[in-house]
Parts: sequence; structure tokens; C-alpha cells
Amino acid sequence: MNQLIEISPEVSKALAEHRPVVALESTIISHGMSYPQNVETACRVEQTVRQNGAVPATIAILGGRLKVGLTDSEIDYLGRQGRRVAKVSRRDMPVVLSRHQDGATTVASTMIIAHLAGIKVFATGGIGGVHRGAETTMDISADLEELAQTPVMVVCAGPKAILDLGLTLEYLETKGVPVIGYGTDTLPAFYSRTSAYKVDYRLDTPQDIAGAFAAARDLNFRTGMLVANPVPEEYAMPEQEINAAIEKALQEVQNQSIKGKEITPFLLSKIVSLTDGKSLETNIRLVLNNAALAARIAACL
Ligand code: PSU
Ligand code: MN
Repeated sequence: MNQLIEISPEVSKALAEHRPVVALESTIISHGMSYPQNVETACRVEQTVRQNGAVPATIAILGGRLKVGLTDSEIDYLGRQGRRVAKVSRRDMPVVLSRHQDGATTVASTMIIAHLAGIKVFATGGIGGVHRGAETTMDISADLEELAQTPVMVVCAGPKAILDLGLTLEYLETKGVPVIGYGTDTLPAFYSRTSAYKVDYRLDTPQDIAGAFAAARDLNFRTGMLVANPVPEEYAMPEQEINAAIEKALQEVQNQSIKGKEITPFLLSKIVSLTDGKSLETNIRLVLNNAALAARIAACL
């Protein structure tokens, strides 16, 4: 096994016995929500994975080690540290490791570590994508490149509506990443169940999704797969309200000259305050919903 990686005894045992395991990211803990909701949510997400028949493996970098399966106190540590922990995507990993630092992993780096550990399914909230205005800024999340080159299935509630959804889909098409709608023909947009875009394929059962993923492995494809699972109806945000908040938050990014990897966490927290916390509730519910589906898919694999 890779020298850098430390898999918890429970996850290790589950993998050895070919039992279902679901990877979970940690940037959502440190940068996606604030303390203590971040820790509470991370624990509820793990519980949901268990209730749906799989073992949760929350992933982070601690002291320069790739940790797969965190203890409750490690999750609490990341939650309390919040933005003091580095947000670590693929390009950040070499320096964080060589300096023996801590890092909260994004979708991209969580995929890398999950794959090293032999985990096939990963649940998150929303993925990074092509930002609005990327024609000039070139702000395209490394999450998309990772989906293009790492064979892990990512279950999300669609790309965040702060992004350019159309360009995000174009990018994924170019890279050969299938976008599967779970029980829907329409691409969900994280806070809401619909958008102006269609998914490539609609599949209605965890078995069918597992089947498509298995076929990609039979083909020896290196690409991952994106499963878009709409937020449950009762927790979805009214589109007008969320779009107004997004517009305002994007304007703030301009006004305050927020750049680079700060943009996504800034937008998310701005939207929480602009919606009086309603978007946070939506965010929590959709992550739980994705954790349940990911666990059921993992069980089918
Ligand atoms: N979705 C959320 N909360 C988050 C993120 C996504 O609901 O905190 C994080 C994920 O870790 C994702 C990252 O990989 O934002 C994307 O950041 P960027 O756009 O800088 O690549
Ligand atoms: Mn970016």
C-alpha cells in the first residue's frame, strides 16, 4: 500500500471484505459551512451512509498523511479549524504533503485519495465547474479535470448554480465524463431541482447507475462519472430567491476582488447570509440525500 496513505481500521476491513464504502470530502467541513453545523453535518452524513448499508470514509490530509476514514475528534478538529486549514486541490497536494501540513480536500483531491485507497463511490454536495465569465477569467475548477482522469463516481446535487452550467456540461462532454440524472432528465442546480439543461442520461435505480459504472470499468476507461441527484422537493430553494442571492454574491466577488480558490467558499457563505440561512439548510439536506444514494449505489457495486 502507498506509504503516504493511512486508512482507518474500519474502512480497511470493509475494503478487504469487499463491502460497500463511500468516500466523503472535507472542504465542505472546513470551508463549506461554519462551526458547529459543519461538524454536526459531517457526522449526520456519516450516519446516513451507515443507515444505507455502507461504511463512510471521510477524507482529509493531516500532518502530511492522506487520511481515509476520520475519527470523530479529527472531524471536530477540521470543523473548529475552519478556514485556517488549507483548502487542498490536486495542485496543492505535493507541498502540503512535503511540509507535513493539514489540508481539507476538495472534490478533486478527495477523488485522488479515494482512488488510491480503492474506493469507487464518493458523495458530496456540489462539484466545482466552469465559472460564469470563464471566457475571460479561465476559472475552471480542477474538479472537472479530475473527473476526466480518475475513475471514481461522484454523487452530487448538480453543479452549483453560481457556475455556468452550460459550459460545465460542455467541458464534461469534451472530457468524456458521463452525466447521469438520478430519476430526472433535467440537470439539477444544487439549490433547486431543475435548470435549463438536460442530463446525458436518466437512470432510475442505484442498480442501473452501478451497471453503467461497471461498464466503464469493463471498457478500461480512466474517466469518472457524475451522478446528479436533485435536492428533495421540500428542501429546494425557490429559483427566484436563490438566483437573486447568487447575482448579489457574484457582484460582491467583483467589488471585493476575490480571486482564485477563495471564490467558491466566499460565494457559498455570502449566499447563506443573503438567504438568512435558508440555503444552508438546503445544502445540508442535499448532502444527506446524496450520501444515502451513494451508499445504495456502492452496495450494488
Ligand atoms: N460544494 C459545496 N460546498 C463546498 C464545495 C462544493 O456545497 O464547500 C467545495 C468542494 O470541495 C469543491 C470545491 O470541490 O468547493 C470547488 O472549489 P473550486 O471551485 O475552487 O475548485
Ligand atoms: Mn477556481
